[in-house]
Amino acid sequence: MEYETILFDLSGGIARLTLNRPDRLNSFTGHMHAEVRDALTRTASEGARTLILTGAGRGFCAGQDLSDSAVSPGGGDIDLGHAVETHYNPLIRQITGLNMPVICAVNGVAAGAGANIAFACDIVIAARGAKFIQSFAAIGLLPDSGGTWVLPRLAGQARALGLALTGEPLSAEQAESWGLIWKCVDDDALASTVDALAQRFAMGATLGYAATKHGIRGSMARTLDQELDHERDEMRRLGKTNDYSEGVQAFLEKRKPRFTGS
Ligand code: T3D
Repeated sequence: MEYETILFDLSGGIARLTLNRPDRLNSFTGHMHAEVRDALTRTASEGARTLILTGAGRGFCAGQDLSDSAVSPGGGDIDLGHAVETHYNPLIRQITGLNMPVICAVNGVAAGAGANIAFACDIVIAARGAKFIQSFAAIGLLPDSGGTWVLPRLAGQARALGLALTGEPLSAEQAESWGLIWKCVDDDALASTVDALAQRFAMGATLGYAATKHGIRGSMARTLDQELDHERDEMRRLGKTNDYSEGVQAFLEKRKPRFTGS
């Protein structure tokens, strides 16, 4: 598939997906959803060990393209639920379901679904000049793309409600201090910080990362007793991997491990 609205590259175990409609702050059309879906499917199937998601130009993503005729109000039989079910929900499921760490490099404003797509990623690193906006209240909607689920879990109910009901921008620094993102870095350090982390993940123990990611995400729905059982089962499985053998061997031989993700 030739892409028109995204850039996609996969090399050295690192997949890099750049939303590329900078004149519209990388807001989503149906076409862009289809291209992102295709790129994420390739990320899962073509040997990537980590994914970087970012935006081209001065913004990360302004959510839904409000000028897209598919979601124009006043058309009579408009069904935003269909758009959510067809595009945004599968996107969030695809990102969170990937068996590898997903790094979001928030290079600028992340608004509406754009903010919540970022919060769905495993590690969010934002440029100091970036901001997060739950724009939904301004157009009579509620946070989608998992926003009503993730915001109270990351920031607590009071802050989740404040962000969602006021739609006030949250600076990258504030997002870091509230625990919504992993790190805020100087604008000119974003690319190098993200690249260094991606390199580390691409060389790391991929199966262990995947188990860690899914374990922590899934723990929200489990009791401590269930989680302890889950950890036991996953340790049993991971203990049989090449990466575990290599990790222990490398430690004992006082050398760097050479993980293969197997
Ligand atoms: O509808 C469904 O399918 C259901 C799902 C909904 C999910 C959602 O995401 S709903 C929320 C949609 N997003 C928004 O409401 C955000 C709208 N954008 C803004 O509020 C502002 O653009 C920002 C706060 C993000 C940034 O402001 P600023 O001043 O830095 O930039 P700007 O001048 O507003 O935007 C630059 C250009 O991008 C501008 O075009 P122009 O005037 O240069 O030709 C602007 O119209 C365009 N743009 C920005 N966001 C969108 C957009 N065009 C279409 N859709 C957008 N979402």
